Amino acid sequence: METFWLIIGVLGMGLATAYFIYRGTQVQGGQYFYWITAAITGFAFVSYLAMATGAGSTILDDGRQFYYFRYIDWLITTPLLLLDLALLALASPGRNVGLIASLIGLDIVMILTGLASGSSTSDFGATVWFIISSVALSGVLYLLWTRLFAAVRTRSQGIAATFNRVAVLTIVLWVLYPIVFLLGTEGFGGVDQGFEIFLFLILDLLAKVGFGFLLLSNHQVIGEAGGGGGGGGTQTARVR
Ligand code: RET
Repeated sequence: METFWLIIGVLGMGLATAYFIYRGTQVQGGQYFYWITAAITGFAFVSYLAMATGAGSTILDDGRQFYYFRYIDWLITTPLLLLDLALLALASPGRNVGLIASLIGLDIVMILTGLASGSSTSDFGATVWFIISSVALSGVLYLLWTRLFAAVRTRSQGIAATFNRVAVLTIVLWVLYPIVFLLGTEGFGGVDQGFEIFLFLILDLLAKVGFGFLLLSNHQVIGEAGGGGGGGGTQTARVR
């Protein structure tokens, strides 16, 4: 069953990547949103392929099979998801490099300390790393909720509506990741490995493919956000 879910992941991520690339070649303006989104599902495709072929996991000293390739995927794809959100919300991303770097920096800390928690064979280590990772997640979501939601208010209604939809989806789904982690073999083992893989698959599909469809559903908005119109000349303020 585990391999079956992983193969569904390979197919889902592969098809979504092909679709986002195709759409990107068909539109004018804001193409980079399509390329970033295709890169997100493209990396996940590689990660699921690795896990499905038995390449992305290892057996830990305590006998658990640990899928470390997930964390390599998340290390690359979660910063790209945040980049999509920041580029949509910020009229002048170039003037808010500090904010983008803080979001991505906290996110990288979250994934690396999450990797430490998941692969730790002592309860103490797993708990301490989990707490640090959760604090970093709180920081990411706090910045998203305060800075990016505030920034998008200076943009057009269409951009704000699209941003609100993808950002709320992101906040809800990202909070569910540590819950699945705690339920699964890295946490209290309430669910077996097959079911854990299934739950992470659903989350990954929603957080990457669902996110991509919602983000790119209205090309007019993406074209405008990408500088294809909507004259943002006066919207160059730095967000604080
Ligand atoms: C872990 C465990 C330790 C505590 C926390 C976690 C958070 C993980 C998150 C992952 C998000 C992944 C996404 C992937 C693909 O789209 C590492 C599970 C807080 C938030 C969005």
